[in-house]
Amino acid sequence: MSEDMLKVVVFGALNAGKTTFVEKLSGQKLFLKGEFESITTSFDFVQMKQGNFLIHLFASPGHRRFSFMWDTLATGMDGAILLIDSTVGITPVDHELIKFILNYDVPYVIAVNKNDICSLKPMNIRKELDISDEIPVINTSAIINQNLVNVLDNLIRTITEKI
Ligand SMILES: Nc1nc2c(ncn2[C@@H]2O[C@H](COP(=O)(O)OP(=O)(O)OP(=O)(O)O)[C@@H](O)[C@H]2O)c(=O)[nH]1
Ligand SMILES: [Mg+2]
Repeated sequence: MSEDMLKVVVFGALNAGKTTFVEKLSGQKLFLKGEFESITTSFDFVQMKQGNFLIHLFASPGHRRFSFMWDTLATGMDGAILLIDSTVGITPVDHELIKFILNYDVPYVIAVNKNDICSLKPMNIRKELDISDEIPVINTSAIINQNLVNVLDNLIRTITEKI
């Protein structure tokens, strides 16, 4: 890892809000928005400054058909964000993605997204996903930019504590 550059990848089920999350968090037009008819078919990419860090922020495709991209995107990542869709709840793909991220042995944060229409209790999400107390679980709304910077700051804190 170069001194002040961090690679962060957003994962999550189809339609959870990953593309919206990186758009709103960065506040920029994405360098790459890899979609067809509003479904991500490759990946999204944007760079943003946060504190002393230059963040290389990627969002993965949620559609199962494109899950072969996950490993490519995860290569060299410093941390991950797993987006849960509050309107759907925990799905098998979320369990799969937790295992996937754990395999890479990097810090991660859970964002329980679409909090503007449906609010799930972080405690219940933690129980359902069977994750330890140190993993931050944060309610977010990508669409109204609620808690997005908070998610990134929590992730950066965990990454820098680990380094
Ligand atoms: N109400 C609400 N809608 C959201 C939120 N985040 C995203 N959406 C909506 O959910 C839909 C899917 O958003 P995307 O950002 O494309 O989701 P995605 O996870 O990137 O989708 P794939 O990459 O195809 O898996 C869009 O209609 C968004 O406007 C949110 O926090 N609240
Ligand atoms: Mg997308």
